[in-house]
Amino acid sequence: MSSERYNPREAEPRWRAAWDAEKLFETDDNAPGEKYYVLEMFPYPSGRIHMGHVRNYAMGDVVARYKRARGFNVLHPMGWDAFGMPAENAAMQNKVHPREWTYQNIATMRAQLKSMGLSLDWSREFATCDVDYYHRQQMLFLDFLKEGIAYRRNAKVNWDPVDMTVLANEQVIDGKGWRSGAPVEQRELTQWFFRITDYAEDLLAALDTLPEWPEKVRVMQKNWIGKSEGLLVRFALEKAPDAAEDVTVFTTRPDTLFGASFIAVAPDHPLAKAAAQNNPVLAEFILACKRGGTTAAAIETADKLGMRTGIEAVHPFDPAWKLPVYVANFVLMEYGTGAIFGCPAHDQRDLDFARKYELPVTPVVLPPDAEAASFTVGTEAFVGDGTLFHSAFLNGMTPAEGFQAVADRLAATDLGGRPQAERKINFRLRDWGVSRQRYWGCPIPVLHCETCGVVPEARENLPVKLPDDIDFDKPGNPLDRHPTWRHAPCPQCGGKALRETDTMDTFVDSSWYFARFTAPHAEEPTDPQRANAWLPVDQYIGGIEHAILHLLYSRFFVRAMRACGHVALDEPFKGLFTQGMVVHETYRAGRDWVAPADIRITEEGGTRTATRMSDGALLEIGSIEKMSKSKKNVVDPDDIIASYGADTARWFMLSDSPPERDVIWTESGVEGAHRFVQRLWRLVADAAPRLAASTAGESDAARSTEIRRAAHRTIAGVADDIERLAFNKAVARLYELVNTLFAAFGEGRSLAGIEAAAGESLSILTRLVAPMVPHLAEECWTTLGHAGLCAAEPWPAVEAELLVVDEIMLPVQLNGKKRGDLTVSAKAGKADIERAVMELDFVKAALEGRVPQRIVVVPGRIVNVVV
Ligand code: ANZ
Ligand code: ZN
Repeated sequence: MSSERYNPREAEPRWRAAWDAEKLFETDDNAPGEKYYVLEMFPYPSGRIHMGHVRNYAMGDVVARYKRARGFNVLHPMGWDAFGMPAENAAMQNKVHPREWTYQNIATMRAQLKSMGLSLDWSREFATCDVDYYHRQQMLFLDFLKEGIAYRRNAKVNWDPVDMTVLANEQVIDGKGWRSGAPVEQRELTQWFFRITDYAEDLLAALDTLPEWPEKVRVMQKNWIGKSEGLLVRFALEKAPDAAEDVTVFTTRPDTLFGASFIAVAPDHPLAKAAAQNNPVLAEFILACKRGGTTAAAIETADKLGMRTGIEAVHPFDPAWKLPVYVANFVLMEYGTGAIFGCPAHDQRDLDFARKYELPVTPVVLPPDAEAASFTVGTEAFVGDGTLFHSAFLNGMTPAEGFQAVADRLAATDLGGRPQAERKINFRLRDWGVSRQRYWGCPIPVLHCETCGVVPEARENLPVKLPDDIDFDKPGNPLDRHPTWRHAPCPQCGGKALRETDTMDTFVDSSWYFARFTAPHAEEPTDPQRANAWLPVDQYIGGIEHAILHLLYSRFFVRAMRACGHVALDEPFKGLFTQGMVVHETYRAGRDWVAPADIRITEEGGTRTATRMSDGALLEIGSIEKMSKSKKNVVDPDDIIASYGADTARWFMLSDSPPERDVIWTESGVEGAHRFVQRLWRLVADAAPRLAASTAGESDAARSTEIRRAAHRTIAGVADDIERLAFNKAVARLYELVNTLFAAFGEGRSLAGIEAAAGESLSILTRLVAPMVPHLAEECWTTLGHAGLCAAEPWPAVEAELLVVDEIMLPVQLNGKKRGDLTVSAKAGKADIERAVMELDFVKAALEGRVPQRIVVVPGRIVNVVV
């Protein structure tokens, strides 16, 4: 062996072939070792992998390889989240079949992922658009239907007029379609739903059982589920049409009832409809409201608008007090009762509304530091805690006490033969609308029979396959237009029936793929025994953008699948890690963005200049932003792997910043990573032949121990870092070890007396870097003369006595203020420490020859000299 440069282009494919030949990463369910399931969120086959994928999968691979080395039976699968609109858009634009487009992309991306050297079990691979997969998803749908978890109802939907499809609430951003950007309209349609709200309480409570999830994700889920404990209060009505006697509002703040100044109902509340019958202006206003978006976000951002109905509501605690009833655009029909009482002083929306329509603003909660006589509310509502005032029998109470007092009193008050109020818990979470009017999705396996109505397809008739011959010439759902596909016999009566043409939201596909990986070829959706043995996923890694929906839907799915006997499991993901993004500088020539691959950066006197390579044009260096096609600030993983090798890309991704934070991709960073790869190689390639040739002589015990200490400390440190997913810390430790070893015997420095320690430490180093730079590790491993594959090697064992520290550093205080440190033997007793501290220069100087009043020694922690 020589000290030639390491050539990843030659070495990397060779080692991947060696792993494949041994089927090293194919998981045997029955292999010994505790099971460990590590999973990265599977990619959408958009065309090519991007740097975000590289980062995500590099992290997961480190965990997988590390856990395998620790003796776990590791499951680390990969698949494709392959249904969805981009394939249909491609079909419309480029006349290519969605299936062909998708599988072509998968082939490209699979090859790219393979070039990264990921230790994946490819034998379990599937795409959600495989008939085999969506067949089982249809089975699940039928089971859900039987259990009452799936149901059909009329619903107001968000309609994207450009993509011609229904959008889930969360796909509407600021009133616009998430993909098309077109303003969303409201429509009524019969839709399929999953009853996720049945599990609201459990989905909320169980967040406490997930300590290995980031706190922020749990908070986001909690807010999304949005549990509110409130009161349903009925207000008697006067001057109401159709003899309506009362209106029920939902309030979480009944304590503010004495600050009420109006009642408002949603535009589609029955009372609004009734009032509009003889009031064309009001009817027109209601129509105008419906043109806005239906989502909470759309309503939140819209101007608060309202119109009086002429109806009056009687205040529950004062029959003489009448509140005007409005129709208001900010009241949602889908939440609570679709009606509220407004208390402007203590609710910002109510305040905005009251200021606009000149309604009274009466504060009834006095902030802790305010004066009752002078406190007023201007443009900002007071939503904090305080003391109730201007509130009759509630005066002096806290809002919480006021809540109870109002609840008790109104529960005991009779209105029209019923109590005037009752306690009520509300959730913000809505049932999950899963119907999509698209072709490229999992067909919903039901039929509409002329005589029997809606009939589930018979299980033995599954799969309901997507037809191949479709046309995308017209907008809308091609399944509706297909000449024959819709027609099928009714599975119940054998008569004429039509297939449902809605397909499932693609979030359904990704809600259970992790379970399917445990038995990807099972006849049933899962093999419960295997699913239960592998699940929950021990470590799930992905982007924060999935913090709410994908994770919540998966948590719901586990519960729904449990109800149907497919798993016996509480939660899908035990550990969750959300990694940061890959960001890059941006470059512009006038209004055009320029890709990093097309530019050259020069540096002179601390100033960086960017020029375009094609024409030498001077470019503007812009801000650092998430890599995106629109700003062209992307670096193609293929290019990086081709020039530096996969190991360099992996090493850089893991090294540069804490994994939860964004990493800035820079050319110099990659070059730095590559220099490390080469340096590590030189260290090994230079020492290996000398080690092989040396004959054991006299050992230099002191130097050997020093080297061995460094290596063994690194084993423990790196293990600890990987367990905590602190990859950048592990990398820093490995840099340090390489430096130490280089200083000891690198570049031809003598190995005399340290042969054994050097050989051992290089073999340790190789196994420690293997999870991050697996190809290079193999090359080092053989070069060091070891047989077999490094990827199959166990994690090196730590010799505990080498970790024992013999010296410790204690901070030394003078009169309680830290002034310096004292280095003493770890075995030093109190008396030794007292003696040593008196010898320190700064202590002597402070004492000026006097005897200290006291010396306080807290063993292992601190020394305080009281002068
Ligand atoms: C009176 C009041 C006074 C309210 C006050 C708040 C503050 P959460 O916590 O999100 O559940 N509300 C009830 N139903 C509504 C609907 N369909 N559309 C819009 N707003 C609605 O919010 C509950 C509060 O939101 C309720 O408490 C109600 O306003 C409003 F100082 O009642 B509150
Ligand atoms: Zn029938």
